[in-house]
Amino acid sequence: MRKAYSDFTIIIPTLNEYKNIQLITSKLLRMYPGVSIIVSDDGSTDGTREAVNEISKKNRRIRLLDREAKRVHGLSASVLDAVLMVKTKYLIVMDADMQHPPDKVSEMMKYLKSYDLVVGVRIHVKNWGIYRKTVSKSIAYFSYAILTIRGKRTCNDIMSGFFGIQTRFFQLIIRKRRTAFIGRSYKVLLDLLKLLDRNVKIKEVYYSSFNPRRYGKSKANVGNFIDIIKSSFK
Ligand SMILES: Nc1nc2c(ncn2[C@@H]2O[C@H](COP(=O)(O)OP(=O)(O)OP(=O)(O)O)[C@@H](O)[C@H]2O)c(=O)[nH]1
Ligand SMILES: [Mg+2]
Repeated sequence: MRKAYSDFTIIIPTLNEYKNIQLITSKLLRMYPGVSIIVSDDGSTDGTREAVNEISKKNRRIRLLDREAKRVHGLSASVLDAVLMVKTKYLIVMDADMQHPPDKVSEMMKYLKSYDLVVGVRIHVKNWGIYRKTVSKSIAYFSYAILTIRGKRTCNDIMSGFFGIQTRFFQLIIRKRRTAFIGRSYKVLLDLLKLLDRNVKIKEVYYSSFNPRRYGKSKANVGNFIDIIKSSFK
């Protein structure tokens, strides 16, 4: 019998997420039986890769994409490489650190059947310091404005790392326009939005529980913010 969620793959980019990855994969596999998971790792040194390999021995639907030896590292590149491996009809990208609520995945799955792109939109961000909040919000508004002026598609969280999309649609975009994605960049969605036609159907899924990361350290840095500004103009 086909399992309920076998049309979906969840891509999780990771860099040193040992504790988080065990928690999130066990939750997702329990909540969505039959779902496939690809963990796209850029050479973690804290045991993340070994943990995923262990889990995959027990559950063949979870796979590790080990990108340690790749020339281009980075969040975007690791997501794009994983997308090209996906065999299911739909895919969802989410972070490892539990900031994207696993229970919202079901809503995304539902909407993916009638929309081309579904974006998780944060409506409250708890516990960010004033610096992070100000910088993130200013850059988000700025990028949104630039994209709008340029006549590009936008949504209410253009820097979201939580989105779902029809697999063949995304694979086609990557094959034709890979260079339009900033290699090292942090925000795949922003680069993707710039490539979408007006007729692409976008749905937003709102969530209020964007908490601080569960375990481990943030990898966000000033270079990522500069990439976002560059990407808005590119
Ligand atoms: N493969 C890969 N994954 C990365 C890289 N940098 C970050 N990640 C992963 O991408 C996701 C988002 O990174 P975070 O550090 O949580 O960034 P953030 O959510 O903006 O920052 P915080 O709010 O502080 O957590 C996490 O699952 C990271 O492990 C990278 O260079 N390569
Ligand atoms: Mg995070």
